[in-house]
Amino acid sequence: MIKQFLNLGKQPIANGFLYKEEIPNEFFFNLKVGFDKKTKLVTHMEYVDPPLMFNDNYSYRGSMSQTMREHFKNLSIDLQIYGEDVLEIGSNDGVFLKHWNKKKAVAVEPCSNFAKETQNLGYKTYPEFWTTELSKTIEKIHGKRDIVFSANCICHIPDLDDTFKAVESILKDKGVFIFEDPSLAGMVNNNSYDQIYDEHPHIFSTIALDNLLKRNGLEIVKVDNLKVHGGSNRIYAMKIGKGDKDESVEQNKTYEKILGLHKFKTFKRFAKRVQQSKKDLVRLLKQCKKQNKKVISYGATSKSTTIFNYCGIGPDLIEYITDTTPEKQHKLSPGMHIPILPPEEGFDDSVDFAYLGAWNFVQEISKKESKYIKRGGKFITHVPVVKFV
Ligand code: JHZ
Repeated sequence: MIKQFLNLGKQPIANGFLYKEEIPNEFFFNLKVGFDKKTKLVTHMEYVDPPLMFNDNYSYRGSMSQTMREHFKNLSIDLQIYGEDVLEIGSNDGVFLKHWNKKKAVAVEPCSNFAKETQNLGYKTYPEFWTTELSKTIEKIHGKRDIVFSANCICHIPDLDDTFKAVESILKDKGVFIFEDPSLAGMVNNNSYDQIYDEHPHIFSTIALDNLLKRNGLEIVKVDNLKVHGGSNRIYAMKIGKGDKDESVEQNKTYEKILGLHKFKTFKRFAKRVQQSKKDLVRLLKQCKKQNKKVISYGATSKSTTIFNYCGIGPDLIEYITDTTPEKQHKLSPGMHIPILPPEEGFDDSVDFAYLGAWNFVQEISKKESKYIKRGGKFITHVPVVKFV
């Protein structure tokens, strides 16, 4: 049984950046989050239909930060020990895939604009959603896999049982399923409720994943705790009984129990902190406005779609957003319709404060924008509490 603990109100498609004339047809849904008492999974009360989010118009590029480009390059080198027959679920713009052998790696990417990109890079890419049926087709044509890899994608899939069964069946006997997503521990510790949006129907704990993987023939053999995206976990899973268990598995489960991630009441408390965060952020932005400060936002993230819509923050409080992604520029932000500009057009000397939509890249951005900081410019964040940084 899933019990609701948080209501983030009416929300649009988080990456649904749009033009003015598209506003009348904009899609909204009620974003409510619950806790599954049986599996301990944190999950939406209702899921958005995947083709509404992942289609030929998808705008998030994994390669837009140096942090993530280096992350996937280094990881690709480390993972070569498991073999070359790799399958990536959700290859996006090829930020991970491009480090692998073109003859052996296979990709699945339902956003056809990005599927074309990795296909053009020379990788066989299936422009479809990951399902048991597709897994069987790929196995027939390319054979079983040493590695099934997925970054920031498994938590996007509503039906986890079908997903895990499909992975289990395509893995070689000693094959490894490696996937990373933002962690529930990171979200609770940072009060980063903006990790919750349409594309993230689940936020994973190791405890919940272990329950879900086990009922589909897989078990966790190792967990890496990562700093990226505000705290992520990289999970290594194998067919049950086929691999040695690293001590990181029990360590993570124990740590999550200390945080109370297996208990509903932890999330009731989290919901209270979310409400407080909203009040604090709106208060701070209103104060800035009163003092005639120019406030913009840095990074048109999926995360900031949740923040702006939940807090009711529009162009009256945030004049515009700057973002380096060509697909987002000169459009409006989902729901609150804040204009998006390339940094060259908007991140100039007139800016007093910038809300950090991309707070997860604070180090990279602070380094890049040292001139702004030197002249007294400040960033605003809500992580872990609302403050200037
Ligand atoms: P970023 C996405 O979430 C969506 P988002 C997705 N659902 C997911 O799971 C997570 O990633 C992991 C821009 N930027 O990575 C680029 C600058 O403008 O935090 C991006 O648009 N200047 C798949 O959207 C955005 O900020 C910069 O200097 O919350 C960052 O988006 C840098 C570093 C980034 O993910």
